[in-house]
Amino acid sequence: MNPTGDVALQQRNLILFSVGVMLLIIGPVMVLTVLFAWRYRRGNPNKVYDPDFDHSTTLELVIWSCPLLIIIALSAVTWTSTHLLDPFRPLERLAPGVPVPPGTKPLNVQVVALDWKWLFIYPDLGIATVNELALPVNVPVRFAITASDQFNTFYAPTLAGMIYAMPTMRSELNAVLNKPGESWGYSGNYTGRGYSDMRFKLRGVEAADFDRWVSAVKAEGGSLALSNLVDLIKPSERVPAMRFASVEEGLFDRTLNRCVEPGKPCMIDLMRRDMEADREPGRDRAHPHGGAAMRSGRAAEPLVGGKPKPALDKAPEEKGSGPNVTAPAQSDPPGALEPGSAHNRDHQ
Ligand SMILES: [Cu+2]
Repeated sequence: MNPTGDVALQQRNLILFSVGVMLLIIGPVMVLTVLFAWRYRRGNPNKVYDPDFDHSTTLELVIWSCPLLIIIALSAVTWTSTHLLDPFRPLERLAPGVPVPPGTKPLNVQVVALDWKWLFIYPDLGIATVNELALPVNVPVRFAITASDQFNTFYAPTLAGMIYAMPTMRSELNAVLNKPGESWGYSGNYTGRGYSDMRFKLRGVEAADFDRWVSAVKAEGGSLALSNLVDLIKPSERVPAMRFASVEEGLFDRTLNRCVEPGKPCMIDLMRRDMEADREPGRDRAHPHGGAAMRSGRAAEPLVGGKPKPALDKAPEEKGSGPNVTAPAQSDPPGALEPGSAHNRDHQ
């Protein structure tokens, strides 16, 4: 409720307006409850008893028109603000009454929710940071957001609302900071042990200071490449801010397509291959997982190091030989072969 960005400001005003409109009903109801109890108490000296009362047009009008008007007002506001504050929609204004100057290029920032830290890649600047997000004030920022492994939520309350960060999905947020200053951004989705410390410093800086910050990051050395991204992705907690002077290209897309580990095929390639298999002549498109599809699936080239062939797509002679057959994890529970083993005792 303490915004430093225009999107968060509009969201706050929306919340205040909705609460205000709803209080128009809630307030009088609370007051009338007490008033009715007092006025119709047994000991009221000037009470009127009217057992034949059954209809009042005035009362009906009030009862029906007030909620109707409120619902109309709320739905109009919901409709317009849902479209105006659509996170995918490019910004039209920097602040109330300040339109985005024509020709302004937004700053691109790629956000990856890792376990349990935030990775920010500035593709236009060739730098990256962990748990530190610096943004120049009054410059529109376009975030592309994904997650490495767990469903998460990118939440920088002073900047904008919560945006989901989902593995294999790319969500977007267009926002702007208007005031310099520091605040915190959080993970808005419970993701396990390191969740509560998964936060980042959000730093709003003037344009000149931002250039200085970028040079400082570039001077600090350290580079982020596929090889150390693999290590960075591994779960870790309470990660201090990190800075990378250079970033290998395409890391965001590799995370998005879940092919950071060496030798792992990218999802986009697997999907392209599946689509090409779909287009093969003789494939029954209306019923893709039956009939002719099985024959074409069987004929498709196996992808090296790739997706194992699904069991239904296999010829009888191929069954039981694929890489998707796993050995049982454990043949016997511990102690099963040793009758006197401590494993067989109850734990105190
Ligand atoms: Cu079917």
